[in-house]
Amino acid sequence: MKTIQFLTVVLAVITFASCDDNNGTEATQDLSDLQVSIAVIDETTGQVASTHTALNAASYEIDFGDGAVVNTGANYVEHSYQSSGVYTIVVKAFDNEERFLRYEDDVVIDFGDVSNLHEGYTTPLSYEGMELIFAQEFDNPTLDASIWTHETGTGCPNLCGWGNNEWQHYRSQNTLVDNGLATITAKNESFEGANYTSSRMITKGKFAFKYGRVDIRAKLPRGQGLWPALWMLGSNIDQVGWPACGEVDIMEMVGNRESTTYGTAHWDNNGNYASHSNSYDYTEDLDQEFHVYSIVWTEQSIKWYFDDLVYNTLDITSASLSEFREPMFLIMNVAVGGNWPGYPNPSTEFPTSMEVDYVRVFQ
Ligand SMILES: [Ca+2]
Repeated sequence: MKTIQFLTVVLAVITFASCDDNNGTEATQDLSDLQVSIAVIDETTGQVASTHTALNAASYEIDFGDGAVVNTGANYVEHSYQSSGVYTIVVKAFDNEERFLRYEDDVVIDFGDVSNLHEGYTTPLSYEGMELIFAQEFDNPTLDASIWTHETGTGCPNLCGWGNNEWQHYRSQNTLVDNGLATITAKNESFEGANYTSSRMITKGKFAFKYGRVDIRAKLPRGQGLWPALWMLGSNIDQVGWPACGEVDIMEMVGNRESTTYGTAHWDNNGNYASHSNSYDYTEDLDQEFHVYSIVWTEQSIKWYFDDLVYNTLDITSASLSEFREPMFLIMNVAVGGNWPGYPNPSTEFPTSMEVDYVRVFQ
């Protein structure tokens, strides 16, 4: 699973001191030949080591991609990650004039979350009178591109901050599919002007449905300013816009209210925005173990469930709720910051992840 990329090397033009034949002044020694080896020492503790050398290097800077940056003259540095994820390690070798060579390497840290899979609530693979029409179990090591599309960037220029003044830059690199889980990791890292990265994936144009039961088993991230969501939008969004396309939020959590899940619908009520929402407070935080976030959507109503307990119902028979009698597609994302959750503060620990065990639709 370890992917290695040699992205960039060099940057500074090395200049030569002029040689004076008479007094024997030596030429400046060039910084060159940066060799880096990143090794995962212990997968179960997240311990990695960088071994790095360069000719004529005075010091090294190792940025482990989780906020830890080490400046050292040593050729060997160890580091321990605190949570599973894909981290970008950047090693720079500096000479005495602050010129540097650069090396970049992605490392996958996996604490073996498989054991956690057994902790928490589960739902069955079949329901009487219903058929499983869609199942994403994340058992293959890559995201199924025939189902999911990564939406990337900051939403700019059309919808900067994704309509909610969010701070993250979405990248496909922040999603890892491994051990039967799709893991979306929010990171505190600079990327193209943003200070946070995360992922958002949609089934738009690839899978949509009308009516049925949706079960999504997930373990949520935590922290002030985090905003994980499992939700749906009407497939006609490009034709009619939002909120006329309709939106059904199967699960939303706003850090730092980690024990609460919100189920919400948004629609257009004869030209006016309308919404209906309710929440469920669990006895412990939702990042502690897996729970199943569900809706049961019929011609008459949408009901929201947390671990099979119904906590919200919307009657959709009124003509003004016609949005919810049209096909919708699925979305999974972790936003960082926004009008509703507020923004990260020094107490917010990064990286933090939403782990999704399965997404199933029954009709
Ligand atoms: Ca799974």
